[in-house]
Amino acid sequence: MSTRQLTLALSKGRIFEETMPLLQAAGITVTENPETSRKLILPTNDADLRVIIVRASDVPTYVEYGAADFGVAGKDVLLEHGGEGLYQPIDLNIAKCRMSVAVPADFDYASAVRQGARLRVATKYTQIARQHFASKGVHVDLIKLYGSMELAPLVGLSDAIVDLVSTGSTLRANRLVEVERIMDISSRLVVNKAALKLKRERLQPILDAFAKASNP
Ligand code: PRT
Ligand code: MG
Repeated sequence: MSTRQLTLALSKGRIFEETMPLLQAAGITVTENPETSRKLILPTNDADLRVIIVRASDVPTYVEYGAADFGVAGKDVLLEHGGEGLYQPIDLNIAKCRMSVAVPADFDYASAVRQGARLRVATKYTQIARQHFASKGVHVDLIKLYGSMELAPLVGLSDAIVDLVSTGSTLRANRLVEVERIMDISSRLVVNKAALKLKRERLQPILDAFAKASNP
């Protein structure tokens, strides 16, 4: 493939939507809507730039192997994936949320921790959770889930969850309370290391426009 051709990996939903204004700032328009189109490769107004639609957690893999030259992924996804092989030049300040520990409203988390209880924690984010509880010296049994973590404590699968929170309404609707904020999360631009060298001329103006539009 020529050094002019670029492939950008995005996930549907909030990341796609919040990346559009940044692409716009670089003069790029995606000419098909991934929510209504079944296509996984979307054209843009630039014949040399295409967008591929992948699962949010698969973005780092496509970029690492060079199947996409660059992509947008949450800090949560990047920490779980491991950042090797990826260049992460820009915090795009989009898809913001936080990673938190939450428990049922009637569970006394603070005293359980004080008493050194062993906690069962359900999460999709096992790396982040393991690191967090280890740094606090809290013993946990991690239960890996792939979605709907909020359900786990309600049916006795776990004492606590580690999940992303933005408005807090999902927690509230399930009578859970946030007891610890682990870290703030936003989405980052990730670039394939080889592409950065071989396609710098093509990539740099887009990276510059993204940086300017996302960190004004
Ligand atoms: O949905 P899918 O399983 O395909 O993948 P995904 O959940 O990884 O993708 P997507 O598109 O839902 O999220 C992409 C990225 O958006 C994540 O990797 C985060 O970096 C970021 N982000 C920002 C969020 C949220 N806000 C968010 N609120 N990702 C998920 N949520 C979920 C959260 O897990 C919880 O279930 O929304 C619920 C809480 O929202 P509130 O508003 O009720 O607090
Ligand atoms: Mg989701």
